[in-house]
Amino acid sequence: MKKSSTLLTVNPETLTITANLASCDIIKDAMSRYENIIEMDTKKAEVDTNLVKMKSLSIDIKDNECPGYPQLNMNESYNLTVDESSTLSAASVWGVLRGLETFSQLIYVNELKKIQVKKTSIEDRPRFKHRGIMLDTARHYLPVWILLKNLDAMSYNKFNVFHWHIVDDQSFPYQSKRFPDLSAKGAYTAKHVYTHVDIKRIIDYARLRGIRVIPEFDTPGHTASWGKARKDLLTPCYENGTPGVGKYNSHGEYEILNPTLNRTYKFMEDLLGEVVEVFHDNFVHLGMDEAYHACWATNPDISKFMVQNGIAKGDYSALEEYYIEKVLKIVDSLNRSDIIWQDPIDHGAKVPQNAIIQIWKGSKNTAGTWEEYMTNITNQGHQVILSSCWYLNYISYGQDWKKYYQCDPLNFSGSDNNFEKVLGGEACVFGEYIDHTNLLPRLWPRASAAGERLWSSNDVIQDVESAAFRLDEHRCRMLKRGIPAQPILNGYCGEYDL
Ligand code: CP6
Repeated sequence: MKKSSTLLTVNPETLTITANLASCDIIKDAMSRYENIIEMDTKKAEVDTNLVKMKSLSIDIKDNECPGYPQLNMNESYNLTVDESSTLSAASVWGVLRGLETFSQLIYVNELKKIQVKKTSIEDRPRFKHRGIMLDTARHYLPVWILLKNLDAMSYNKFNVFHWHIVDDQSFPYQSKRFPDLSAKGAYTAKHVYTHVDIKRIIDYARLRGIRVIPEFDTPGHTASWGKARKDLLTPCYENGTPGVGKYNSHGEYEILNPTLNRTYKFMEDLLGEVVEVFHDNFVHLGMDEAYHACWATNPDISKFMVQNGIAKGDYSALEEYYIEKVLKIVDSLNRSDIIWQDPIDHGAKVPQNAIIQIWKGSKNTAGTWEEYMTNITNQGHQVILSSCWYLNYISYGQDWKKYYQCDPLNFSGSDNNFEKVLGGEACVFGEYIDHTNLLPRLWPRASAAGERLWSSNDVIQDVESAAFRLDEHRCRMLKRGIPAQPILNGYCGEYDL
């Protein structure tokens, strides 16, 4: 970035934004969205009549194509020059979206409530291509409006993946057309569901902001809610020779799919077949975390199956591997790629090389540190996404965003061979203590710290103290834009309406 000391002013009402691809809905929508955003950011401020006006922004997109859905390899780079006539050029529409966000952030209101912007030129591109937020809509249902609002907040922070942990033990809000009983019986109520129409609305809204929506259907563990409609898919845990009575964990006796049954795979094929018609990303997240071996171990039919299939007695990781191989083959046959949590690798299960591994352990009491997991799993040839340092559902007093800011996904021991496998990271919000009342303040601006780490070059920003002031300003910006972001410093944000 080259920032000059030459000041300009802006009149948000007369600023004209034009583009060579304005016929593309993504561009058209972004132009009017950012006109509104700039008005929100400068509300109650005035044009600085002592200064020359920036009159226009002209957008030039090299690619003459209006793309469908954003994908892992989209090009998000852009060049921006701010002057009397500003220009934003980018290879693709995705870069324009990031450039418009930057453009809007360069315009500010000074202490005298005058609107100003500095002559600036910027060449920008993301450091990591996967910059995600994971939300859990199963521990608590999150209404559609808050998911949309969160997508707005994500776009203000240049995040590009909404990882949707849509179902879990506690509820099954995904309304399947093929298997309507799953949500009819597994959702909290008939209203606590996501219909195909809801999902399409969310995906389309995300697309306009350059955000991918990756659904997670977490199996074979974490499936207690599936059993409300389909107990026949779950493994009965045994106690003293009796099936389905043991209280093995907090979810009761049924929580893990039965990997020995053909109907399990038939069902997964049908369910995932529907899922890929609704969700358009090239990736599906299959979970595979916390498979509950202790339950499988009590079940005599599972033991019998293992003997018949040449799986060593007691080798439940091999049984897990059997399950993973079959499910990932299904995903493959549906022309999608997979992301899974790291657990099977920790258990020593063989996982196809092309599966992306999401690392979540290593900041609590686990066998290794996240740095060790990064080294080991990239050594095994997998691409990885880091989440261990960004569990935003954990809270503590004070400025915990600093530790999120200081976590660098490449700060582990390895060579370029390892580092090039790091696709990025995701801030996760598991929903045990989160619903629509506290989601947004919990996430923002703490997730912004991870957002900057994942976007910006690591030599541009090092210092948490200077970051604090930018983050505080950004928090105020989010408030002006209607995101209830929590404070990080003492002070006030100036005048705004929420
Ligand atoms: N739910 C699911 C969770 C967690 C995972 N999967 C989880 C547990 C403990 C921590 C972080 C996450 N609540 N389905 C593991 C990915 Cl510390």
